Amino acid sequence: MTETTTDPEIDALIAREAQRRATTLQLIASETPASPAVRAALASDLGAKYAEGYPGARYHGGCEVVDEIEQLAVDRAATLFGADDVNVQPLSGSAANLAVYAAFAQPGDPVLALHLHHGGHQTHGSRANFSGRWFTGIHYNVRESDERIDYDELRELALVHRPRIIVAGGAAYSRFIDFAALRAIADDADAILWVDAAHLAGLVAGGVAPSPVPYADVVTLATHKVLRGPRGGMILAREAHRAALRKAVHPFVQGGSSMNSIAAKAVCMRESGTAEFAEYTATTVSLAQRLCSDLVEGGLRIVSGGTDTHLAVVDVSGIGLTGIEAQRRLAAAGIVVDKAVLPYDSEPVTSGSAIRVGTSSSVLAGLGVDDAPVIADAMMRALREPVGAAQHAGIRARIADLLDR
Ligand code: DSN
Repeated sequence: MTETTTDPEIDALIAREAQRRATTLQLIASETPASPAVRAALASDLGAKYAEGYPGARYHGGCEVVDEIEQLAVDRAATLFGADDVNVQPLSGSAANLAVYAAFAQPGDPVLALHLHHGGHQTHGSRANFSGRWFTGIHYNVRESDERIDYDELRELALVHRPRIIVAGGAAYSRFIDFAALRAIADDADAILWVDAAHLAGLVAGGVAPSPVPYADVVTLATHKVLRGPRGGMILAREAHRAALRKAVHPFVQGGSSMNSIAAKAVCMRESGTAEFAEYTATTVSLAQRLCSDLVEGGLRIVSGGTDTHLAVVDVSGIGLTGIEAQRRLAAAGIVVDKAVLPYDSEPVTSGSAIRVGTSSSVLAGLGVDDAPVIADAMMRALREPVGAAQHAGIRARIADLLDR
């Protein structure tokens, strides 16, 4: 068979996407470009190898090399995060989360998690997801006054509902979480403490956020949000939960994992322990914090008054916009963000009153804390003009210039 080396249509689209990324500012909190070494592992022939099971106990032949690769990924992750047990097979963060339910809960069991609109995640008991359909999602909130987790309410809900699992973490909560307080609540309620560190894991690896590992029974993470690995998931756990989680990932949730992705995760774990990675995470957080203060100076409000992490939820209702309209205006000016909802938002989820911004991609594109005023100014000017306004072209050119430098 003749091997094809190009696909003109797809190649052209890949080139267009590269051009889009290079000329617009990526402020999507869950996207971070992977390093060339991670991408090389992803593109390798390992993608063709089937290796159901675990190193040393596979359902396929010829696994001697991939066994070493998987063990290396596990060992590196265990060292990086100080975890007893690591499972590198989950195909995504959501698949890792499904495995946690499979390991610790039965259908119908109550699970207590941060409300989706207050910064949680759809796999934390939302009705639109398996987690809310097959389990009983009970939700704690942030306080209306300061938009931070209400640990008193959390404790009360835990003691009343006796959830099988208490979940911490999410996709849009920008403040550090008091893992010690959660451990105490989980112990009192006799619940499993699961921390979904999909966003946080990179900051933990970089040493700029507290680690949930000493407190949680189980921690799930995505390897591609602030971490710069492949799209995928991972589970860190206490030794006592090793067997249950292994069975939950394979064969309960998945068949064979992607060995190319596991190799890329190994690369990512090595990179994430370097001083350079620590510096990248520190700059990412400082840029997010500086961007928040500059946006406040520009007239916007930040949920909870700021951020401890790489992401922030920015309230745009004060300037008369919905989240979706803000997303569109910024996109017209070459600034890419996600619409978001505020805790206690009166707008429907489809529009929201906020945007979520994250700074990891910008730092990797070469921007630093000193660029925050320029970014904030560009955002404020873009937000004031309707889509189609001539001013957006000027802002877009300025953003492209900034990235070019
Ligand atoms: N899509 C992810 C995010 O943007 O945070 C959540 O799964």
